[in-house]
Amino acid sequence: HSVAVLGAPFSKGQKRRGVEHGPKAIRDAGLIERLSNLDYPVHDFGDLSFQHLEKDEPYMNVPFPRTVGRANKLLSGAVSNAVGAGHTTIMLGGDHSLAIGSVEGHARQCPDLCLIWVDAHADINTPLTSPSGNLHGQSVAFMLKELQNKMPELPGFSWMKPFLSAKDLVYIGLRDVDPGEYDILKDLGIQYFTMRDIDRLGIQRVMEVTFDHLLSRKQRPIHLSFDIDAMDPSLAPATGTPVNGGLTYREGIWITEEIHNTGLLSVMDLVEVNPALGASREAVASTASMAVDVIASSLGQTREGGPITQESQT
Ligand code: DIR
Ligand code: MN
Ligand code: MN
Ligand code: MN
Repeated sequence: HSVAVLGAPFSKGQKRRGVEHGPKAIRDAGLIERLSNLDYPVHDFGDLSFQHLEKDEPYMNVPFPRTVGRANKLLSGAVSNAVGAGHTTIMLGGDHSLAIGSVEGHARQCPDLCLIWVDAHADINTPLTSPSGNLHGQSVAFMLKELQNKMPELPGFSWMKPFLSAKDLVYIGLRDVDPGEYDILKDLGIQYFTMRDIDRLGIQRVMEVTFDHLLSRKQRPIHLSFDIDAMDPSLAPATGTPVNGGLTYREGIWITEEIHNTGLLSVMDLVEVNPALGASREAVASTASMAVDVIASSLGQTREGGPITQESQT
């Protein structure tokens, strides 16, 4: 098979500037070269260009609904095309509101997909529960069928309808969950692992239970939505909403190695790298390098190396 890389330089799902430069930062950290060391051809499709909408009044406290809705419609088509062409697809954000279009486009090709959401945050506020209004904290609520009657009709989103069941979703890395989000997680019986759960069970057991929950009945495509703020801020400081006590380097890589080893990864989002927010050039470089490492590991880079192949000799 082959890999498609798709850049999504978009930031209107939150209020801090700079996250639209995430795709460039991740490419500059050597992504394409690292992926070319793996087994399959890599197609870099470059960056999408998103339209700026002049008139986009807030909906209640939600800023830029039409801009975010339209960007996600465009991204959805691009992801759907890439998956339809047979590529394992890597979407580089941009902010996490982009997962709406990425997962929706993936689901159009693969209606039986499951979703692994690696994040400090649950991103499952509705426009009615959101303390910030920001759409990057609401992405999952747009996807879930069970929340349909809790979601107001937002301008910009009439192109899509909810497509995912709560049982087809697992969270890993949570440590900053809003009260309205906590109630939704509990009401819908969503499987989630907070950092406390990882401390208690260990990351190996967490991944076992994750796959048990999602894959025990049948093998199906995995969508991995990886918010770089899941990692500890010492490893990924250049991000909009860092939260202390995150994943260690080895926990992050274990998650992605195990997902690779299922052979079922179909689409991965890597979002919320914001090169404008690093305290130094080193802080930005380490964040982007962390992003490259989790992507390469998701696509089969191992810590034990591998045998001599034709590619490794040339
Ligand atoms: C917060 C922060 N729960 C919100 N969410 C973030 O705005 O809804 N998600 N930062 O990544
Ligand atoms: Mn987050
Ligand atoms: Mn997120
Ligand atoms: Mn492999």
